[in-house]
Amino acid sequence: MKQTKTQQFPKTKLAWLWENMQGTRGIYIVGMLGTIVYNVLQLTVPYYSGKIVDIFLTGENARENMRTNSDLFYKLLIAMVGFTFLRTIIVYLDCMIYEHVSQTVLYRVRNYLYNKIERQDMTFYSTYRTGDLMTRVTGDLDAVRHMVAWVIRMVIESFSLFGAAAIFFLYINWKMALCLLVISPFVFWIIYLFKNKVAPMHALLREKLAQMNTYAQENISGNRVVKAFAREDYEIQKFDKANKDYAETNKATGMVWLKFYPYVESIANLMPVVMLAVGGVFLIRGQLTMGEYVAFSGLIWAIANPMRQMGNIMNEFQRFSAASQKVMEIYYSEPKIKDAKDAVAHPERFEGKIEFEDVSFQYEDGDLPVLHDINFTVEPNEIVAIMGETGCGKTSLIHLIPRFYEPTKGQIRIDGIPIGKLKLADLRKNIGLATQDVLLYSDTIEGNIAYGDSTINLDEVMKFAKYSAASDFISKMPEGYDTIVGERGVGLSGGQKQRISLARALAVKPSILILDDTTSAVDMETEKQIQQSLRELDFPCTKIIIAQRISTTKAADKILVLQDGYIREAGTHEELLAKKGYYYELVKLQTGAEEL
Ligand code: DUT
Ligand code: MG
Repeated sequence: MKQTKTQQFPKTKLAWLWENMQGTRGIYIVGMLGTIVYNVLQLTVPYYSGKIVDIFLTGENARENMRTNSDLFYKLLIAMVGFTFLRTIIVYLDCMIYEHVSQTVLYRVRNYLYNKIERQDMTFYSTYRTGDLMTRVTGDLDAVRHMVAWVIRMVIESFSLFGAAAIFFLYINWKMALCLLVISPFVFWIIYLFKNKVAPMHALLREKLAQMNTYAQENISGNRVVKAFAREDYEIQKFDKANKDYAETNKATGMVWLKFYPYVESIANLMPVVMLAVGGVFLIRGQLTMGEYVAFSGLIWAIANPMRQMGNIMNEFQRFSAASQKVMEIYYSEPKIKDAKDAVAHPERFEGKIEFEDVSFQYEDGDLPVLHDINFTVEPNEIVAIMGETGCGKTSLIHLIPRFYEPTKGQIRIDGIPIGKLKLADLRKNIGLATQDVLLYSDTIEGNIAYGDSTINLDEVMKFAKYSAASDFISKMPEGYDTIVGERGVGLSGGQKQRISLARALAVKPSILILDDTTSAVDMETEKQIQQSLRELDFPCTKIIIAQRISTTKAADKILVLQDGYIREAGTHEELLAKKGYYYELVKLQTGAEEL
């Protein structure tokens, strides 16, 4: 289920960020100190120009000073230029530090997230939409990077500039300084009000972005359905709406600041006015020298600009807050299905005995159980066929074996060991699964078949293709096993894809092979061939085969007939025929016989 309420995390967002800066924290602190230094250095220019004005331009002995002490004049000029140059170098290096640290954090967190996502269980994948996950590892993470590279830097810049200027002002003329600084608390109050208004906007904005990305992702990967139903216009309109929605929300977010902006701007603009009025009075009264006035007015921006910048910073801070919430949700997510603490290693091959004992199952987001009290045992090397009408729970049942889901009741054992006690990797390595909806990777056919075990050579790949009756059509392709199949197996027929997926399941030489309707799209003749090869595999293997055709189930050692999540009938072909129940009726239907 979608998590709508705000999740609590073990760490605050900033503490989390700091944790992920591990390894670059030292250099980052150097960067932050650099920011302070280059901002304090901003004071040098007005300081020296003030001095020059007082000593050489407007002071009582200005002319005299220039004649007798021109050395000092040049020294002051050189100091001004020198500090400016030094400042440029520091800014340059500082930018590099921020960029380096932010990219390192981005890289680390992105890898970590990808790792988390890869290791999640099925429930996670049915909870989160792909477009939303993609947004988290791209857009949201970029907001986190931006926090490290820009927002924090701007906070330090603003505060150090403001602080340094304030101290400098107080040092030159505290009365004048207080007249200017008394206005600043209002700005903080306005920014606080702004924060409360803009925070929910950023959360909304982020949802809209994810929504838009989801539409795009679903439509691109499912474009065939769109085409089939000629719904391009409809989908384009749908996307256009999402896009517009996003743009509108973006605009609305921008507008929030516009409501507060005039007040902040007025206060910032008030500064030079106060400066002129109060400074003028102080000047006339002789409480302020011309040089000090120049220094003040040359630095008034260092008080006003941080105030202006505050809105921007707060805006970006809220963007970070909304985005990091999403990133941290994945960062701290734990798959519910994982290795038990007391899980035992089982590196050896399984014998392949499978036992279901009173197994019931319900999907987390489902209203009703889909499996009830399932009991059956499969001996090593046996073939079990599972039948039943669509939606009766066949796929759900076999998904419990590799622990894609956990039974709500009962126990499943392999070779007598409860599967919950096995390490997931050991368990799954032993299972070859051909899922109902086939997904192939954009890779060569060889690469797809060898997906589960990349150490096997081409000869073996060809052997498994032969088992799955795929070798004929593969060798007819111009590039044979080197043919690249497109995303999701574009370029292959449904039956061809199924056979490659079967070869892929076989290629891990599993001790348990599970086929979920894997031959539904192949013709009867080919299916017969496949059934034959499955009996002649050159490794021991227990097989669980979901199938609808009697031709497949007939030869099974055991047939389970599922109905509404219950095992209705179980036995061999002959036993079930004798029962004259569901299976009997099905055989009659499929063979067209009146009586059997
Ligand atoms: N179901 C869910 N969530 C899922 C998958 C399935 O609620 O993620 C429900 C749908 C259905 C029931 O579980 O009512 C059993 O589904 P299953 O896929 O196990 O049915 P099946 O026997 O494999 O049907 P089919 O022959 O169509 O593959
Ligand atoms: Mg199914």
